[in-house]
Amino acid sequence: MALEVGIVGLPNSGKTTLFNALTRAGAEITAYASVTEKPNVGMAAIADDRLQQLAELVSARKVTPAAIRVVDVPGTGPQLLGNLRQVDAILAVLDGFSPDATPADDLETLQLELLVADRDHVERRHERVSKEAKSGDASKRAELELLTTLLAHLDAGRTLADWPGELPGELDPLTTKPLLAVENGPGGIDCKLEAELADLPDEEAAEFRDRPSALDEVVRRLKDALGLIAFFTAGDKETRAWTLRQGQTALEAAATVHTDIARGFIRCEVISADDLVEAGSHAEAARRGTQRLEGKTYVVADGDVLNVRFNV
Ligand SMILES: Nc1nc2c(ncn2[C@@H]2O[C@H](COP(=O)(O)OP(=O)(O)OP(=O)(O)O)[C@@H](O)[C@H]2O)c(=O)[nH]1
Ligand SMILES: [Mg+2]
Repeated sequence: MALEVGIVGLPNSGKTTLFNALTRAGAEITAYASVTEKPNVGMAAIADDRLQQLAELVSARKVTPAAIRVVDVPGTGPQLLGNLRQVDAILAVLDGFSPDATPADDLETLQLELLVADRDHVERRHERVSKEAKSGDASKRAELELLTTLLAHLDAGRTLADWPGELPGELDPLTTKPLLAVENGPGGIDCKLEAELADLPDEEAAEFRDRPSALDEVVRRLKDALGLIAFFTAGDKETRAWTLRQGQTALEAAATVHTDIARGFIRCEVISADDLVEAGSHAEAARRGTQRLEGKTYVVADGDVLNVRFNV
């Protein structure tokens, strides 16, 4: 399962425009968002120079970047923000293009909305659990007690993020998720231009830019905020980048590629992409001794090229 980021922003801040730029999905930009509108969902590719270098090295016929799922919900408000409880990180878009834009104030407003949405959520849950606890169920009574202290904590102006203990399961708060703010306009990223460039082939789009794509930078920052690393599989049929959480193992990497590969896992050839590109070929890398064999529990490092030996 790809990790997911949710876009939030005040009305007309450019959420859908940024969504289109990131995913090339071409979602409709409408003048007024309505509550009945469905969220837009798409995939944002993670740009990685090493992937292209590896693909050239093995003359790959297909190159597939790793991707993050992006969700764009129309408007704001507790009900709409509730759609984002399952996402892993939040991308906040701030209007920096309107003549009277105040991006810093908008960020504060948004953060306040997230706080309010979380408080509403805890309060509703408190109401529900207090009914359920009447039956005398001990675990419900314990949860009710926890929710009561949590509400008092929030009402004292604190946040769920600074709650010292463990939060009730399935609470899925918004305010504890990593948040990345993007200013849409001349002072940050021109999302409208990026959305237009997203329709062009990469080389043409690069000609319009005088510096590396700011969008790629956003996705890379998201990758860091999510605690992700990239690993590669370098085949001539397909060379591909994948993501793992920091600290995950070769076995988990294998499972990301295919459950069968994980099931039949024997050993795993590992070399860093930089070493492989530098060597110029697997044979030369083997001669230099930069390639090694690892077992299931090996903790994968960012930039590793993996070749799992497995039997089915
Ligand atoms: N000049 C300028 N206009 C922009 C920019 N980004 C978005 N817009 C315009 O602002 C309007 C709103 O953009 P959307 O992307 O629909 O904004 P949104 O946040 O998704 O809006 P809602 O979903 O309705 O809340 C559209 O007319 C866009 O063309 C920008 O960087 N510069
Ligand atoms: Mg929109």
